[in-house]
Amino acid sequence: MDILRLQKEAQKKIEECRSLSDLGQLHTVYLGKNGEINTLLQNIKNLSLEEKKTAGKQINELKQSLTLLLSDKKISLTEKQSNDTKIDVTLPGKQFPRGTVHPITIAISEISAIFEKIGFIRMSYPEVDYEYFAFEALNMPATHAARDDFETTFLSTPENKKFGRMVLTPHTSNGQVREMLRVKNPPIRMINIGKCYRPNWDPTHTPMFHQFEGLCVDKDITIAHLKGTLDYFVKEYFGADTKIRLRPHHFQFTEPSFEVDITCTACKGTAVVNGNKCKICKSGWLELGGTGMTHPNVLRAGKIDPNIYSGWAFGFGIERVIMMKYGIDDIRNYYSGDLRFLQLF
Ligand code: FA5
Repeated sequence: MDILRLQKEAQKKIEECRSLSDLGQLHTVYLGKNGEINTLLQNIKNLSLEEKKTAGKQINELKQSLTLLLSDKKISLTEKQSNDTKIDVTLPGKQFPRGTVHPITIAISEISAIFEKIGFIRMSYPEVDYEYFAFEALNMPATHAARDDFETTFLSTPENKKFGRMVLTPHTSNGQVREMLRVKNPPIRMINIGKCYRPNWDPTHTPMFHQFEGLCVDKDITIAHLKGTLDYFVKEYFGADTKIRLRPHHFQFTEPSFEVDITCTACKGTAVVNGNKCKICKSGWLELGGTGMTHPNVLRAGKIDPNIYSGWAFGFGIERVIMMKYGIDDIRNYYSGDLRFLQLF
């Protein structure tokens, strides 16, 4: 029996052991019921009395030393394992960036709510539409010079015999005649919000932008209703002290036509800020957008008799009203993806 050899071998294996499960196996091999130590003890009976004495002592010492080695190793492996997987519960949690609703989306829901309160219904009409609805039906024949006012993007899809080519709508007015044809019999009170496209890119123009278009058609509708509705809108959206004015203008689809101005949100219509000329408006007024009484030809295109019904419409830019409300000086901020800007809302 080479007890010394066994001791050396066991010691080496325990030292080199790298996992608790391997250590468990070593325990079985040396100290288990059928392990090396018990085998040694069983074989002791074959020795002489003298040999029995020394061997018994040596085997017991070996057993004690292996028990100690195994338990020390178990402690160190357990410690190592818990260090490897240790969680520091005092560390701050991972902060995931918080998103915000885009200012255009916020404005769309605010504007919809303002008009829905006075009985307007929210509609959406095609962003890609026929020339007919974007121009002809709006009293803008193909040959008309006013058509050049909108630098329009035409699609290379086949031309429709009745409705012409397809365009990326340059304004939401394409919804006017579509809404008349849908409703058939007035009254109509529509708010149409959608994307529009014109090839511009400067501090106040983007190639894609949003408009909201109001349309009201009924018997005995006058400019007074138009002014009252616009006055209600600007007071709700910009603040109770905001005033409007209508300036004569020209649109093919309205007669008479106007540009709507509102009192400047910075100087409140005084044109003066801290004794200096207001840098935002210079005049006390800011331009909101176009409006007017619906042209009889447009009512006819919508199969509505202009001798019985009258109406009005307006079309304003969403990016523009937000800029006016908050004094934003560059429209391109909306689409720059700069979170510092977007998180202001
Ligand atoms: C129109 O688009 C008319 N359809 C409005 C209208 C509707 C008049 C109904 C009468 C009756 P205008 O081209 O002025 O009008 O555009 C209206 C508004 O859209 C502008 O005041 C501006 O705020 C916004 N807008 C126009 N082009 C751009 C652009 N490229 N980028 C951002 N906003 C724009």
